[in-house]
Amino acid sequence: MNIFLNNKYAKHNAQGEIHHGEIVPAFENPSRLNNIIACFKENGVEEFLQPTDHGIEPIRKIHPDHYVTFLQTIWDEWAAGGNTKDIVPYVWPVPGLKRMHHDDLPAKVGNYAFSSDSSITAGTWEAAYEGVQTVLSALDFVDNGNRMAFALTRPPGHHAHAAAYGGYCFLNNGAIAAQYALDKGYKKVCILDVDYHHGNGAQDIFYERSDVLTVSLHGHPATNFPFYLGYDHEKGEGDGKGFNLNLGLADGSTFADWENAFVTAAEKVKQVGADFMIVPLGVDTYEGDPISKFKLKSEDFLQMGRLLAELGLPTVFQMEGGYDVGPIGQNVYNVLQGFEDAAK
Ligand code: SP5
Ligand code: ZN
Repeated sequence: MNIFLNNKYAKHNAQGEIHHGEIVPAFENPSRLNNIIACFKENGVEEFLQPTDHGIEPIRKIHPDHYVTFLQTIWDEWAAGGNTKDIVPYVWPVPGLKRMHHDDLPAKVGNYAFSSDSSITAGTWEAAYEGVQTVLSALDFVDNGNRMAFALTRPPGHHAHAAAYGGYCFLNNGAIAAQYALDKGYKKVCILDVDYHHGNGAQDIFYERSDVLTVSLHGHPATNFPFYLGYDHEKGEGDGKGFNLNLGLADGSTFADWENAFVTAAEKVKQVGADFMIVPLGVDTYEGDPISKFKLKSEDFLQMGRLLAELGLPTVFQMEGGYDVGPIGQNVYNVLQGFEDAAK
């Protein structure tokens, strides 16, 4: 099944997050991947492939140096001040305050965070960096003639902007991979985001470019995180006009609704002539997900995989969300199994 595993996935381990005004265990936690790994083994997956190091350069092509440096150094700075608990932003330069460079730690954190759900911990950078390497290694594998590979990693990436973290995401794995594919010679890369939440990071990063098509099927931002992006009228600008497609679906949507939207997504992918596909794969569309509102069932993920395979493109899947940790493994496995069945 060609699964590359980020062996450092447990190094990012937030102590909690605020949910409905209460501090609860972090939804995005290492047990998610523990369960996926265990489930894959039960399904006969014997070996997980190891990432190789591609260095910092592919990251710098998407994220500016000052942001990378912030992520690399902020924990040490925090710890040097005697702190041992997670870093949580609490002040933001919204309009009316002055947006400015700031060196004091809380202000600096507020300059880079767009939401309060994404604690930075001692191992956040290490896990996120290794996650990028995992996705790039999966991409090499597909470039070498394999139809598909899956990068099993956390923290997720699709909410990360060029210089902002949030939504449990720090480095935009999918965007970094898209640029890496272009650098390998692919001409038109499609990011087809099937996580429950809008892929705001990649949309923003490639909004004025025509070499990366960004498509996202998601819970409508009128009632879902990230709220401030992901509307259907956002279609790209300048050279990128027509190269962003948002398909926001109503709360309570079923797989029939999702499949209907997928038809539109597939038409777009074919119309622009994509030659490589990256799928930010979140299974938080599942009916039991604790923070999402779609009604997909486990068997629907098989069909999701088949539909993705029918696009006929070399495909890299990379793990995004999914917070119902019991069925998470089976749901992810089903997507890959459906893909492999249809790709035969
Ligand atoms: C990668 C990914 O799936 N990120 C999702 C980030 C969502 N974070 C906000 C979670 C807010 C949870 N509390 C709101 C209650 C919703 N019913
Ligand atoms: Zn999500």
